[in-house]
Amino acid sequence: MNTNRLSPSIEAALNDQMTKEANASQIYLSYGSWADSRGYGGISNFLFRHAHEERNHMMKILEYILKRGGTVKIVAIPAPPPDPVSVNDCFEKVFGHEVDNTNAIYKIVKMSHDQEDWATWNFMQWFVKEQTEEENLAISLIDKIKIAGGEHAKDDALYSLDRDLEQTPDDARMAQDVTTENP
Ligand code: OFO
Repeated sequence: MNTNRLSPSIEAALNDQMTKEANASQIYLSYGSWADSRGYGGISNFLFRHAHEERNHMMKILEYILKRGGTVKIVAIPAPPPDPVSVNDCFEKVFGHEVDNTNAIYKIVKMSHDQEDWATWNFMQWFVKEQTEEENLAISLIDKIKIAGGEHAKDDALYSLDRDLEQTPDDARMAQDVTTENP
Protein backbone atom coordinates (compact mmCIF):
# COMPACT_ATOMS: atom_id res chain seq x y z
CA MET A 1 0.00 0.00 0.00
CA ASN A 2 1.35 3.42 -0.91
CA THR A 3 1.49 5.55 2.26
CA ASN A 4 3.25 8.50 0.63
CA ARG A 5 0.91 11.48 1.04
CA LEU A 6 3.09 13.76 -1.10
CA SER A 7 2.78 14.02 -4.88
CA PRO A 8 6.06 13.34 -6.74
CA SER A 9 6.40 17.02 -7.70
CA ILE A 10 5.79 18.29 -4.15
CA GLU A 11 8.13 15.69 -2.73
CA ALA A 12 10.84 16.83 -5.17
CA ALA A 13 10.20 20.52 -4.42
CA LEU A 14 10.42 19.91 -0.66
CA ASN A 15 13.66 17.99 -1.10
CA ASP A 16 15.06 20.87 -3.17
CA GLN A 17 13.97 23.33 -0.52
CA MET A 18 15.72 21.29 2.15
CA THR A 19 18.97 21.66 0.19
CA LYS A 20 18.31 25.40 -0.26
CA GLU A 21 18.00 25.81 3.52
CA ALA A 22 21.26 23.87 3.98
CA ASN A 23 22.85 26.10 1.35
CA ALA A 24 21.57 29.21 3.17
CA SER A 25 23.20 27.89 6.33
CA GLN A 26 26.54 27.43 4.53
CA ILE A 27 26.27 30.97 3.11
CA TYR A 28 25.77 32.43 6.59
CA LEU A 29 28.67 30.31 7.89
CA SER A 30 30.89 31.54 5.09
CA TYR A 31 29.92 35.23 5.50
CA GLY A 32 30.29 34.86 9.28
CA SER A 33 33.82 33.52 8.85
CA TRP A 34 34.60 36.38 6.47
CA ALA A 35 33.30 38.93 9.01
CA ASP A 36 35.32 37.40 11.83
CA SER A 37 38.50 37.41 9.76
CA ARG A 38 37.97 41.15 9.18
CA GLY A 39 37.65 41.73 12.95
CA TYR A 40 33.85 42.08 13.07
CA GLY A 41 33.14 39.69 15.93
CA GLY A 42 29.59 40.97 16.53
CA ILE A 43 28.54 40.66 12.89
CA SER A 44 30.09 37.22 12.67
CA ASN A 45 28.30 36.12 15.84
CA PHE A 46 25.00 37.32 14.36
CA LEU A 47 25.65 35.46 11.08
CA PHE A 48 26.73 32.25 12.84
CA ARG A 49 23.53 32.28 14.92
CA HIS A 50 21.63 32.67 11.70
CA ALA A 51 23.47 29.74 10.08
CA HIS A 52 22.10 27.65 12.93
CA GLU A 53 18.54 28.83 12.25
CA GLU A 54 18.77 27.87 8.59
CA ARG A 55 19.94 24.41 9.60
CA ASN A 56 16.83 24.13 11.79
CA HIS A 57 14.67 25.09 8.80
CA MET A 58 16.27 22.28 6.84
CA MET A 59 15.43 19.83 9.66
CA LYS A 60 11.80 20.97 9.76
CA ILE A 61 11.37 20.14 6.07
CA LEU A 62 13.23 16.84 6.39
CA GLU A 63 10.95 15.83 9.26
CA TYR A 64 7.83 16.89 7.35
CA ILE A 65 8.74 14.79 4.30
CA LEU A 66 9.26 11.75 6.55
CA LYS A 67 6.04 12.34 8.48
CA ARG A 68 4.05 12.44 5.23
CA GLY A 69 5.50 9.09 4.20
CA GLY A 70 7.82 10.61 1.58
CA THR A 71 11.46 9.93 0.80
CA VAL A 72 14.19 12.29 1.90
CA LYS A 73 17.04 12.73 -0.56
CA ILE A 74 20.23 14.16 0.89
CA VAL A 75 22.35 15.61 -1.89
CA ALA A 76 25.47 17.77 -2.17
CA ILE A 77 25.11 21.35 -0.95
CA PRO A 78 26.29 23.94 -3.52
CA ALA A 79 29.31 25.99 -2.42
CA PRO A 80 28.56 29.47 -1.05
CA PRO A 81 29.22 32.44 -3.37
CA PRO A 82 32.48 34.44 -3.09
CA ASP A 83 33.08 36.50 0.05
CA PRO A 84 31.50 39.95 0.30
CA VAL A 85 33.81 42.88 -0.35
CA SER A 86 32.52 45.07 2.50
CA VAL A 87 30.01 45.05 5.36
CA ASN A 88 27.60 46.95 3.11
CA ASP A 89 27.99 44.32 0.40
CA CYS A 90 27.56 41.55 2.98
CA PHE A 91 24.21 42.91 4.20
CA GLU A 92 22.96 43.53 0.66
CA LYS A 93 23.87 39.97 -0.28
CA VAL A 94 22.14 38.60 2.82
CA PHE A 95 18.97 40.45 1.78
CA GLY A 96 19.26 39.09 -1.78
CA HIS A 97 19.62 35.49 -0.53
CA GLU A 98 16.58 35.88 1.71
CA VAL A 99 14.46 37.22 -1.16
CA ASP A 100 15.55 34.28 -3.37
CA ASN A 101 14.58 31.88 -0.64
CA THR A 102 11.22 33.58 -0.16
CA ASN A 103 10.50 33.14 -3.87
CA ALA A 104 11.33 29.43 -3.64
CA ILE A 105 8.97 29.08 -0.64
CA TYR A 106 6.18 30.89 -2.52
CA LYS A 107 6.54 28.42 -5.41
CA ILE A 108 5.88 25.50 -3.07
CA VAL A 109 2.93 27.35 -1.52
CA LYS A 110 1.47 27.87 -4.99
CA MET A 111 2.15 24.30 -6.01
CA SER A 112 0.44 22.93 -2.89
CA HIS A 113 -2.51 25.27 -3.49
CA ASP A 114 -2.83 24.17 -7.12
CA GLN A 115 -2.67 20.50 -6.12
CA GLU A 116 -5.03 21.00 -3.15
CA ASP A 117 -2.41 19.53 -0.82
CA TRP A 118 -3.68 21.44 2.20
CA ALA A 119 -1.31 19.73 4.65
CA THR A 120 1.71 21.04 2.74
CA TRP A 121 0.04 24.41 2.21
CA ASN A 122 -0.53 24.65 5.96
CA PHE A 123 3.01 23.49 6.78
CA MET A 124 4.50 26.07 4.42
CA GLN A 125 2.68 28.96 6.14
CA TRP A 126 5.26 28.77 8.95
CA PHE A 127 7.96 29.42 6.33
CA VAL A 128 6.02 32.29 4.76
CA LYS A 129 5.93 34.01 8.17
CA GLU A 130 9.56 33.17 8.88
CA GLN A 131 10.69 34.64 5.55
CA THR A 132 8.76 37.85 6.25
CA GLU A 133 10.65 38.09 9.55
CA GLU A 134 13.98 37.34 7.93
CA GLU A 135 13.50 39.86 5.14
CA ASN A 136 12.55 42.33 7.84
CA LEU A 137 15.72 41.59 9.74
CA ALA A 138 17.82 41.91 6.57
CA ILE A 139 16.15 45.27 5.75
CA SER A 140 16.98 46.48 9.26
CA LEU A 141 20.64 45.49 8.68
CA ILE A 142 20.68 47.51 5.47
CA ASP A 143 19.10 50.47 7.32
CA LYS A 144 21.77 50.27 10.02
CA ILE A 145 24.64 50.22 7.54
CA LYS A 146 23.04 53.10 5.61
CA ILE A 147 23.04 55.19 8.81
CA ALA A 148 26.65 54.19 9.42
CA GLY A 149 27.57 55.55 5.95
CA GLY A 150 26.89 52.63 3.61
CA GLU A 151 29.83 51.72 1.42
CA HIS A 152 31.74 54.71 2.91
CA ALA A 153 31.11 53.83 6.57
CA LYS A 154 34.02 54.91 8.76
CA ASP A 155 35.80 52.56 11.16
CA ASP A 156 34.21 54.03 14.30
CA ALA A 157 30.69 53.66 12.83
CA LEU A 158 31.45 50.06 11.82
CA TYR A 159 32.80 49.43 15.31
CA SER A 160 29.51 50.54 16.91
CA LEU A 161 27.48 48.61 14.34
CA ASP A 162 29.50 45.50 15.08
CA ARG A 163 28.88 45.85 18.82
CA ASP A 164 25.20 46.50 18.21
CA LEU A 165 24.77 43.35 16.13
CA GLU A 166 26.22 41.19 18.86
CA GLN A 167 23.08 42.06 20.89
CA THR A 168 20.56 42.09 18.02
CA PRO A 169 17.81 39.53 18.65
CA ASP A 170 17.43 36.78 16.06
CA ASP A 171 13.76 37.54 15.51
CA ALA A 172 12.46 40.68 13.87
CA ARG A 173 9.32 42.40 15.17
CA MET A 174 6.38 41.80 12.84
CA ALA A 175 3.95 44.51 11.70
CA GLN A 176 1.03 42.29 12.74
CA ASP A 177 2.27 42.28 16.38
CA VAL A 178 2.17 46.06 16.67
CA THR A 179 -0.58 47.84 18.65
CA THR A 180 -1.35 51.50 19.38
CA GLU A 181 -0.04 51.02 22.95
CA ASN A 182 3.07 49.35 21.64
CA PRO A 183 3.83 51.02 18.29
FE1 OFO B 1 15.34 29.55 6.02
O1 OFO B 1 15.04 31.26 6.41
FE2 OFO B 1 16.25 32.43 5.63
O2 OFO B 1 16.52 31.78 4.09
